[in-house]
Amino acid sequence: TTIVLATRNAKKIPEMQAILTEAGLDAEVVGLGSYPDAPEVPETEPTFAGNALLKARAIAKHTGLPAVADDSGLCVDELHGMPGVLSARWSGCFGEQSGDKDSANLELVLDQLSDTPHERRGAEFVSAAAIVLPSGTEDVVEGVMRGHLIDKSRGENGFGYDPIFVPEGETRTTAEMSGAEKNAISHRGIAFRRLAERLQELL
Ligand code: ITT
Repeated sequence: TTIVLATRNAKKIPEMQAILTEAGLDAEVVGLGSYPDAPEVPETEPTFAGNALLKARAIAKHTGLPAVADDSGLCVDELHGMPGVLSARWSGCFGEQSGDKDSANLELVLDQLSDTPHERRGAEFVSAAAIVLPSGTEDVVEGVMRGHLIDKSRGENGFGYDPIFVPEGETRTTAEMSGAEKNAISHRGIAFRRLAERLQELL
């Protein structure tokens, strides 16, 4: 079976492939790179699950194949759960349009927490993963990874807010972990493993 992962983030494809293969599912994951005409889906919903479903529905319709999409973000306690669904465009929300978006977003969160002491720097990564089959069957699952935010970037791996996020029970940031170490505990790892179970029942 071919499954289309509705993402333009190339890092999510091998992650999903590894998890499905580990779950014993004989499926090949392809990204939107293979579908240059796929529609650009605006993430207009207020929830991760809503956006994941929007993306998966549009791509299932476009390709005629089972489609999976993930919408994810960082929810910061002190910022009342923001940036949340706005994580990928957080600095843009404040009119900043500089080069590297990931580092602009991270720097902005650090700025917003500059007066917040360690004990109030709790945060969590959330991922909602949706599956939409050509038959119209739909399902959404979620994964969460709790932790806290440090005040200076550490590590070169991963992407986005990884250099300032330390998971609960860890001393390293997720940017200081290998991909496999992060997958084992990450929001998306958890969501994708739940999704693999659902796929086994559905496909
Ligand atoms: P697609 O929508 O094309 O899948 P994307 O990277 O924009 O790609 P999201 O819409 O899910 O994905 O945005 C998630 C944002 O949240 C992402 O840009 C990061 O800033 C942040 N984020 C999500 N998961 C993360 C992780 O594992 N590590 C660090 N930051 C993460």
